[in-house]
Amino acid sequence: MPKLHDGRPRSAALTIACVALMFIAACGNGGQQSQPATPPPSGPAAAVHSNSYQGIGTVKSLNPKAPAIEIDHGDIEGLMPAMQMEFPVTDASLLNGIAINDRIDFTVESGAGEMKVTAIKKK
Ligand SMILES: [Cu+2]
Repeated sequence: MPKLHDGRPRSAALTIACVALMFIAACGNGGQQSQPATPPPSGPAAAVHSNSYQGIGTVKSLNPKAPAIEIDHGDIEGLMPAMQMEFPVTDASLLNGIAINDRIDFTVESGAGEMKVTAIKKK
């Protein structure tokens, strides 16, 4: 059921604006290009900035021990074309309630040379 046009448009809009601002604030600080030239530290701690992408796909396998999930996913705009692949997940609990062949919406965070699924929602 679409939620955009029913219920509480005012508070929903405020919530979305708030979340968007938080994302911009969180993301913007790391990625500012107009900052004075502070030499970035090298090593794994350097690339704290990460980008978040939304994907849709079908679950192909679950590996709670890794933890990881294999997804046959569609195009993830700005990240990769459609393919079947395994993603590490931030926490095995994300796999709770998810079964093979489920259609899912998922969030991928990409940064510091690695990708991780940070959220999974069954469709
Ligand atoms: Cu992929």
